[in-house]
Amino acid sequence: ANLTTVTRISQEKHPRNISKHLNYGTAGFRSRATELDHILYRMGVLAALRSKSKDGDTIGVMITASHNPEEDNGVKLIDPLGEMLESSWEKHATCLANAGDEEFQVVLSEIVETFKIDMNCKSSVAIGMDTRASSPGLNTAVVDGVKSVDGLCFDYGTITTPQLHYMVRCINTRNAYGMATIEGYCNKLSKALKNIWQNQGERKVYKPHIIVDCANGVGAKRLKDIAERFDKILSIEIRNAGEGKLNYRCGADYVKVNQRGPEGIDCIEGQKYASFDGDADRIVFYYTDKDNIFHLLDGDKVATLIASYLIGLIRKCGLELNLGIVQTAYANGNSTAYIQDELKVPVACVCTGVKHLHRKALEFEIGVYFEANGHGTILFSDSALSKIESSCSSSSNESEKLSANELRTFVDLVNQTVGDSISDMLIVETILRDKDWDVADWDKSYRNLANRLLVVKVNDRSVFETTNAERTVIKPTGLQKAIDDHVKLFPNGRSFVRPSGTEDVVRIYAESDTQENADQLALAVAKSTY
Ligand code: 16G
Ligand code: ZN
Repeated sequence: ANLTTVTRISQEKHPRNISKHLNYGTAGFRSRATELDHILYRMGVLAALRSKSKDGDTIGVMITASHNPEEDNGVKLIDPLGEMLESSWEKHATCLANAGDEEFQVVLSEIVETFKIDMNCKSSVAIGMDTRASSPGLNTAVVDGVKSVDGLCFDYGTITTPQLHYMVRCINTRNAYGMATIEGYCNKLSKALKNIWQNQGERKVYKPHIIVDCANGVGAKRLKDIAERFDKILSIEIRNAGEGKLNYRCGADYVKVNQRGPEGIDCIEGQKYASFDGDADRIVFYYTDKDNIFHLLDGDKVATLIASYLIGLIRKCGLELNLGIVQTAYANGNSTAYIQDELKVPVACVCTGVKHLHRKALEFEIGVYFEANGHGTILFSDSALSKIESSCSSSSNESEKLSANELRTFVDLVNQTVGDSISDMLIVETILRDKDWDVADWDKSYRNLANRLLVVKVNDRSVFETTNAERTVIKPTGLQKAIDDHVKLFPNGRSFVRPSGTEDVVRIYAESDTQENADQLALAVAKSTY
């Protein structure tokens, strides 16, 4: 097929209607939904080309703007094993997205040329979308793009981001990772959970009940699919299931940033709550204590809970496995101290953005990574899996064998492709049950330092440059010195400034012993930025 003729006709249906430059950033493309039609069309074409460049492996296209407002939308490409798009392709995505209509063919040919893509190779693209009103229209644009280069579409309709990552991996591994359907996803996770729970016996403190704020997003529908399977053993109460506005005063981002529960949900004492974000790849937990104080259990608390469970289990199996935790600069200082001093596990700090955490986590035999905002998962290397497997089959010690079996089953509870609210929630419930903990017991593992996040709007965020995994600012000169001087004045003080990867703002993080001090430090540092 000739590239020019096949794409021209449908390209005319998706003209470029904006002049502003969009960047394939940490979260793919994001903008007002009205500005995205041509971008989605072009990403459909690009996904099909990427598929051809991978000998016809399926590539994913997810239509979502995650926790951003209903009026926005976005798109992200997913690579064959369910990973994020290889970073060397990001610049081509950006180039293709910003080309004028008349340059489009040229840029396309350059990509074909650069990667020596055989246009006669078959291609297939799996498409998913969140619940935004604009998503179905953008879905059509992607389909047009894929078809314009004779690609095949698997349209999954409304599906969570992590579910689409899972599907792509299943398809390309010929179902070795699970069946590439919602049914297959639910089967895999629910079977693993039931299996582990069966062997845990009775519990006294743990309460098998959770109230979940789904941010009025796609997580509600998809959580319902699986919640039905836990009928008697775990009660999952779904709120913000779509009756209200998407991400509006609810959801994981709102709860994390404001450190309070979603509007309209009364946090009753003794009750356990969780919030998903709009595309269900983040989760945070919370509860209110008897003094009516709100407690947030964020990604740091989830990571440490998971690590402590896995270390215990690995020890019971009699295995030697190198487990590590990956965090970002936003991780609470006391979580890092707890990991080092109590758990005695190696901890790495990397730049913000899932791809950085994911890549670092691959360096461990078992890598647990979480952003404080609630995005994260666990990666099991081949060497870990084979050690676990051999312990299951050849251990002469019965109790070691049991533990190895639990660990093997636990792996199936994890969506290793990317952070997944549903999977992460089931993981947390499973571990709390294992430890026979209430949410307050979990919270007690360590106490967070008080912290504050601030945003400063800037015209040009590129004047800010950081190093040391965003913990040190090198430009503008003098700013780091100013930060250091402020930090010295506060007990347990720590603060950093980083340019956002998604908006024209710089973000300021500060922590200290009390909320007042954290607020003051954040404010002082913010003032130093302008
Ligand atoms: C994106 C990232 C998220 C990160 C956030 C930071 C992915 C899939 N998402 O949403 O991990 O926390 O950006 O945004 O990588 P910021 O750069 O504006 O602070
Ligand atoms: Zn999200």
